[in-house]
Amino acid sequence: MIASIQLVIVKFRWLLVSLGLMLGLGSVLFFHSPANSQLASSCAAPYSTNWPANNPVWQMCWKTAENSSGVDGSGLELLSVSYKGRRVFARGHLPILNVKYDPGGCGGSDLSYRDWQNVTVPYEANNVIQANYAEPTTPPVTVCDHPGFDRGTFKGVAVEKRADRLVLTTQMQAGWYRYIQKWMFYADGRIQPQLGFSAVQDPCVERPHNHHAYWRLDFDIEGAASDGVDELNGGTWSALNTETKRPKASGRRWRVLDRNTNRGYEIIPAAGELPADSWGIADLWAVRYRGNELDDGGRVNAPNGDQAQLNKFVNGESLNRQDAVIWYRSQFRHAGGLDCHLIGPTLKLVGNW
Ligand SMILES: [Cu+2]
Repeated sequence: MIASIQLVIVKFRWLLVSLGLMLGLGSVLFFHSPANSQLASSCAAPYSTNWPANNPVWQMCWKTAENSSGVDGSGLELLSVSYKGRRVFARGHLPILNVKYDPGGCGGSDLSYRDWQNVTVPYEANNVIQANYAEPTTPPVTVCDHPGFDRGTFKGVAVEKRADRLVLTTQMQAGWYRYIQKWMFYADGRIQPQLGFSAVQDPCVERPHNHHAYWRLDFDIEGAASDGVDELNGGTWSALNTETKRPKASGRRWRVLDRNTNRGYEIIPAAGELPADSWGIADLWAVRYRGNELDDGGRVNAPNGDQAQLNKFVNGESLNRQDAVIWYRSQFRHAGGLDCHLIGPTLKLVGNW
């Protein structure tokens, strides 16, 4: 009798453990299901931003460059970005920056460098709230505004809550380079990830070179499930059903859609953006989400090892109703001076949000 009671107790314990596991698994599924993931976020002020103040349409979490993911960091990193209560990105960040010099330039025998996105450098911003956070009432002033020298004492993320847009800014340092990273969010849903390339004085900055930036946009349109990627050619959209890398071309755009609702985002290259040369490799990679593919692993110790190592992610996986990730490349050429312009694509809403 006692033995059988003990057996019952043991069985009951297993039942409790099983119930607990089921509840735990259920809550994981619950919080990751498209219907319920929209507003879930795990960040507190100031790392949580809502805009505008009244009836916010944008909600997001962010990390400083110092705390960003990736083997080389990934700059001002956004997490759990939602528009009007619907998830847009699980994550948006900048894991790869590299530079290639013309013959006679710097960068050793490869004429290139792989840079890093986890070291910031001070710039000017007013209304500093805490050491790494400001809410400037006038646009921050970075090295992009005065190439050649550093100025200012604020080191971190500036969040401008303007009337017409939300602008997040940071400024990073890799050697003599200064990288000014911005994310702009508009009331109509548009997003502009931007990067400005500048530098302080160094003999190398006068030698012609191309900067390459590779954003990683982990779209989760209304959740991670059932997303697809399309490409526009000659006015006609067609699906990219398998992982691929693509070049820019006249009239070409891309979009990521939730296949169930047809809401999504179009990726529009800026006018005049140059297609990748062989060193830049490609302009867009559409790949399936993998938790171990948040960066490309960094430079490799081989000829041209500073190049983006993204082609290894293109290995035949389906993009048909999957969790898709877009890598997008932009380029800026310095030849004869330190001019600085913000570059990057525009992301535009598709469908009725
Ligand atoms: Cu440059």
